Amino acid sequence: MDMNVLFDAVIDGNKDLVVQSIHEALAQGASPDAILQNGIIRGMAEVGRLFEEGEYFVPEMLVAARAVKEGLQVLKPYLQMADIQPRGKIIIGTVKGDLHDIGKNLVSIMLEGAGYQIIDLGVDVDTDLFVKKALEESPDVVALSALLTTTMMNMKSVVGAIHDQKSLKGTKIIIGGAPVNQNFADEIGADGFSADANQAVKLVDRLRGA
Ligand code: B1M
Repeated sequence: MDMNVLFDAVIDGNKDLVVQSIHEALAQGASPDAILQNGIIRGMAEVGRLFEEGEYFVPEMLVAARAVKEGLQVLKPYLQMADIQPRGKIIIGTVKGDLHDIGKNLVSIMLEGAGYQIIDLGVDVDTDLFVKKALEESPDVVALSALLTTTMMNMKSVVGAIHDQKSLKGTKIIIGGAPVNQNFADEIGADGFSADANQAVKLVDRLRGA
């Protein structure tokens, strides 16, 4: 199935067409993963390129993001498996100063679909809130997302603050987002890095010994 209609609809920020073309692709038997990778993620990468080249500005990025959010709601049940018992608890959020949440939401969807209980703290999450929630919930994993080179350092402060808590010694911390990598994870003392939402599930499984 040709994903270019969806790809173009994402770039145009055409919410209705995004939703419609996802429904159509599913009806024609396209796999949810192909829709995600070849339509949505490819479309957002192009939006980023247009922004970098000065053809798009923040409002265009915002309408594209809103259209993708609606589309992900349609795709969500197809990306997830049904009837799975919780396999562990995960607190997730985008770090302080950072408002990007599409990648984080995708990671949440995939982890939830793999049977993990997700507590999503949203975007622009202060280090203190990560620690407060972790102390309240005793999660198996704290998952941090950042999309900006200016906010990725806030991950270091969360890792340090969680490590300072004796009662959270067993809690693993994972990071992800475009500007971060395995080296950065090692540097700040995180337990793992993943480049995308599918890898995040594999990483958490591995850290949980599954
Ligand atoms: Co922003 N933005 N943005 N933006 N934005 C980027 C990130 C940018 C690369 C664009 C560019 O210049 N090419 C650039 C960052 C440059 C840098 O720091 N190096 C940028 C900028 C500069 C900005 C502003 C500063 C612009 C301005 O105001 N002048 C501003 C900052 C606001 C803030 O956060 N304080 C800003 C604002 C925005 C919008 C609000 C308009 C909107 C976000 C809306 C929203 O998220 N609700 C937006 C968007 C849409 C983008 C781009 C175009 C798309 C991001 C996206 O959703 N990608 C982006 C360009 C790009 O990425 N090509 C850009 C799709 C998503 C599926 O991918 O988020 O990478 P991604 O997530 C992936 C992986 O990274 C990974 O898995 C996901 C799925 O596979 N992953 C994890 C992510 N988190 C993970 C966590 C994990 C594991 C994996 O474990 C915990």
